[in-house]
Amino acid sequence: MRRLDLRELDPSADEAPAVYSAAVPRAAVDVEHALAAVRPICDDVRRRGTQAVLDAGEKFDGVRPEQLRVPAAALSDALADLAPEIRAALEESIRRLRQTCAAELEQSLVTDVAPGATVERRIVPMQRVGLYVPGGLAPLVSTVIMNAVPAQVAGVPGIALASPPQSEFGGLPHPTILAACALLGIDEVYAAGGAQALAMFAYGASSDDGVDCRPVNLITGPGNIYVAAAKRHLQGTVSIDSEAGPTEIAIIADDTADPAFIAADLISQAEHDPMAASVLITDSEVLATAVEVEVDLQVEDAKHADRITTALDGPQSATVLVRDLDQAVDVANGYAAEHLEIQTADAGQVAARIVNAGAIFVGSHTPVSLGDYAAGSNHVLPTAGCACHSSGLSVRAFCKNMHVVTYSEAALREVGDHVVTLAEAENLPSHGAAVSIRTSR
Ligand code: HSO
Ligand code: ZN
Repeated sequence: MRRLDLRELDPSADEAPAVYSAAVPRAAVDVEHALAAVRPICDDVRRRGTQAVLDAGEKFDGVRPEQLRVPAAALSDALADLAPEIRAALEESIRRLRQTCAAELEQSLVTDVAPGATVERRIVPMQRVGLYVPGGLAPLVSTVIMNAVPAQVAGVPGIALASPPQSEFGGLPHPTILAACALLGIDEVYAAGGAQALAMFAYGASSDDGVDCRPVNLITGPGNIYVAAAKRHLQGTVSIDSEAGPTEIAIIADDTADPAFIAADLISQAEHDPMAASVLITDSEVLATAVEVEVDLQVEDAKHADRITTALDGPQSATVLVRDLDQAVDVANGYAAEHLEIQTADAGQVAARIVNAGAIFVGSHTPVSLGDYAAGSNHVLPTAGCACHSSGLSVRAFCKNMHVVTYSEAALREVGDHVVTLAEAENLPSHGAAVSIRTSR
């Protein structure tokens, strides 16, 4: 990992976010370029439906699924074949996330604005959502849980899930992903990946036999650059959660931190992707050196040493030296990491000053991997600095707020003149007339 010495930088509070976000570089991900590849795939799915999705599977995933919709028997067989310890781990992960989601579900509430005048904020679930679970370098079975549980707790009645067909498994998605679907009671599963899967969700897909997949209102879930490009292209036709980029971990640590823990955590997220970013922010040169030594030692034994090394040696990863923890907080807020760990003497206090991060992991015994699988938090989080304006996936993403307004005649009379005045001020007198026709009787 390269070192970046920011100790001399001392921007004003106003300048700090822009200065630090520019000082800690990110992987260059050119979604615009991928858009050119993705547009014709989406257009083809819109025109030719199911056949286009299957053709694209054959071309990009190397296998043509026998059918787009995964048969019910394949789901139940996958669950029956699931190793008991994986089932137990999935069940515990589901149980914890369900608790968080249930607690976070917003309640409908009624405000009495005046006598006889109420405004209700009614929370209603999206009616139909499409969850995307990538195949890629690893079968992300935990991602099934992270997408499906909030949708289920929100009360979404129609949940569909797509994951790429695998040649190894006869054109079905990975069996552990199918087993997780069965465990969660999700029976509408499609063997479709990449842009074609997202286009299928956005436009729906039919064949000569009829409708194979109906369109959804919202698509969620991570994916590679083509999935991100497809989301950008399809936004508007359908709502999306966010465009996920390569994963990121930043760690704020002081000289009380354990270098072996930090090295393990930096390596853990680098394992995802050669483009993944691992960033250590510390005020201790001694710790920085100890972590670098530990990283070298631990990478040697890592199963995916190649991609880990590429990620850690890439320009997007660094050890960042800062003057003190105040500057560390500013750097972290400017960088707005997907995952931010705090491993300092007073981790809770440092965490309280963070305003930009996808999720924060506080203290030496809260590694990001815990959150990836079984903390009860969600691992679908904003990347690429989007944590400045976006949140991780939660029940909120699967709900809408609807105002339900109810006024009595007396309540309308009380405020009617104000409405008429404002309507006239906007030169929209017919707006006012819709009130006065009632109040003048
Ligand atoms: N760290 C990834 C999620 C994940 N990790 C899935 C393991 N499996 C992005 O938050
Ligand atoms: Zn991970």
